[in-house]
Amino acid sequence: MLKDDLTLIRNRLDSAGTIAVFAHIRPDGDSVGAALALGWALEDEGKKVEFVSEDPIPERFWFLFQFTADGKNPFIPEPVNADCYVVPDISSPDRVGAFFQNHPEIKTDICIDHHVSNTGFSKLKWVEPDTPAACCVLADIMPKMGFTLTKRISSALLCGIITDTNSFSNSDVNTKALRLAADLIDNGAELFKICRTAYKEHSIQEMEYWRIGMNNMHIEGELAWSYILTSERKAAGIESDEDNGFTNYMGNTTGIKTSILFTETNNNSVKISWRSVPGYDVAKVAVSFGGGGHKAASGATVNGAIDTVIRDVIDKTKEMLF
Ligand SMILES: [Mn+2]
Repeated sequence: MLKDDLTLIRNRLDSAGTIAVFAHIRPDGDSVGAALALGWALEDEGKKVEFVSEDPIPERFWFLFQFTADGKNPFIPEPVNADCYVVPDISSPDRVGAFFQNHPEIKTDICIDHHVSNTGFSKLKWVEPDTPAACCVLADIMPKMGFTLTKRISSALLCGIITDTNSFSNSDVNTKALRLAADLIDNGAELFKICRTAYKEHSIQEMEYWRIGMNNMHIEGELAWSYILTSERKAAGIESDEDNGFTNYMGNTTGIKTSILFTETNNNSVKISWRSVPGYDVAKVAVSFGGGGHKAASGATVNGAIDTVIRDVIDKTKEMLF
């Protein structure tokens, strides 16, 4: 059972002293939005909150920090005084990074998520695998738990919904998600500004990154794939191994059912991103490589030389999906 009573979740939050709310590693808009929204709602009720992110928050989401008390980034790499551990948009504890591995005595108290691969690991949980964003889940259940969706909370939630749904264009977007988003806009969230800042804008470095991805691209029937070497990434002025939207871009090619991007990381492993159209479940392929995600968008990180990893992953993807 992946849904506990919301009253139990609310009571656990009420009884906590200091609550740690985590973003996941390589935080995306849904993760940042969900952590901020939940944390701010708790702060509004006078709770002490620690916003935790092992990885840095990408610059495109910094505009949300205008809503913090001091206008600064509230995220810290590890919890300090927490007695309640909340993990939104997280399908397994390792998705927050090393913290729960380094502290096996600490278990997550509350998980609110939308990943089909969620293992049900948390003491209390509310998982809706058919909902397009964790921020959609929160926009729905936070008022039911008695939280008020203020302008800043609505902005954070809309940021998560826009980015995780590719601006309401993914196959899992439903009218409920649109209605929840409309309510958030009624509460003061600025649709255009959030779309432009968190979703559409890209840097010149990202354009350079796309140029490399295009050069390395291969089309094999209905599969498009490419790779980015560490040396190429650094030459383009990009330090991170994020996919910068390039996997989606390949996946939007006419006739392509699945796209894969292989990114060489700084520690001799390869980060793999899959995207697919309905009918091609890339989550099961990602899970077979120790990763996870959604039917239409998944990821994994595999140790090994990039050419070997590319071959293994492409063979497996074809075997499982085509
Ligand atoms: Mn998400």
